[in-house]
Amino acid sequence: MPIREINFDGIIGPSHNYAGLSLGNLASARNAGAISQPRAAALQGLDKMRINLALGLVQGLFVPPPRPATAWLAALGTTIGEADDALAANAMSASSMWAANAATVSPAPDAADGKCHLTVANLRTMPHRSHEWPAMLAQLRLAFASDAFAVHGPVPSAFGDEGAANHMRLAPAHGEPGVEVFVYGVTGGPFPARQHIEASRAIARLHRLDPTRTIFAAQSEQAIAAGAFHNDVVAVANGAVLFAHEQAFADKAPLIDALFAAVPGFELVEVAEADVPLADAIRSYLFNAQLVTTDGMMTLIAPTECRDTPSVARWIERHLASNGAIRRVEFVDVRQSMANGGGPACLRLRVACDPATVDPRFLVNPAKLDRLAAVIAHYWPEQIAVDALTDPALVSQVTDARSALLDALDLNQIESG
Ligand code: SUG
Repeated sequence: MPIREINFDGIIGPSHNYAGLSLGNLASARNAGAISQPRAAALQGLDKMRINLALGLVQGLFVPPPRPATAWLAALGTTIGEADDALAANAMSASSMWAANAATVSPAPDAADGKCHLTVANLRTMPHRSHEWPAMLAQLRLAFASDAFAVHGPVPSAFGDEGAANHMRLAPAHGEPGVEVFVYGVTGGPFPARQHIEASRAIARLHRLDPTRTIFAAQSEQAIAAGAFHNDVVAVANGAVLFAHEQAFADKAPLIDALFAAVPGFELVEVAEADVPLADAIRSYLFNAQLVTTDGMMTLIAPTECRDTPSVARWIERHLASNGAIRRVEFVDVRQSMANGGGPACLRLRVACDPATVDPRFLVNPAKLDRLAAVIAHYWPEQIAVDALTDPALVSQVTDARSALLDALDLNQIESG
């Protein structure tokens, strides 16, 4: 089978909550202390997967790691019953749902050894995300156990790495050699720059990429300071198209020149600040959309917040009317995730590979999604208030819910974390 794009969405875990843990993520700060709805959140995530399937895409999933993160708490000399509120919230986070941060992926046609490479992200900048990688690595090793893949551990934690959220690939087709763009941050003003260039360079070497087809580009400080804590909040690529905000990059001209030189048919779809101010782009997550090609046509799978933000709605309408590169826009409701700063693109890790080489337990069809929806409807808490995160009844409900999900997927053998 030829190489296809597979979107692996992180199932939204039963402990999904709004503890306001991510400095620089404006939605997370805005909603700190709000009551979350884990069951509705996870069902929204499944519905997004159904939209992908209906468009003809191959769809996969990742399961949430164990919560509370007992191994991490133990390394800190405590337990969920004894930890202070801040540590407990860090240990109960459901942030692994944002699978775009799980790993960086280089498809086989880009690598000198002809394998599809994945490097699990160390996510070292935010404490609540820094303990995601061991369980994610275990899962990647299972899902991509075939020798078509090379799965790497995290780069050393001296260098922050946030995975595919800061990585774009442009290629005429998924199965052809592409140009990989690694976007890093230098400074974010008051906010941390989470992706370090040393981490990006290490990944490019580990993935055996051709240096002449690998580009490193800095994110603009302005974008990070405005709340673009990951590049995928202000830019997304698909095929030969880069869809980006005018202020996404620190030094745009050399990046665009390099893409015109290296990518046949390269097209830049740029949104001007005058049309969509950075603040609107970040609030609506226009760029945190899945940009996909099906039936030879490019579709943007965007959050409903784009429809509700006047400048963005106007831009979309004008672009569609102009017969631009994006021919169709599908809106998805992932409001529970959006309220923590995670849009449709955050929720998925793109892996271009032959689906036959992936462990089928990580792939879904509509019937499997129906079965998972029943498990979620039965086991996932309806609501979580942040001050109840250490409630023993909630802790055991969260643990039982995950076990029921793993049973339904025949994945009980994953336990690391
Ligand atoms: O790392 N939010 C995530 C959102 C990640 C979005 N991913 C991409 N852009 N690809 C983050 O900031 C919420 C934290 C909390 O629970 O308050 C959080 O971790």
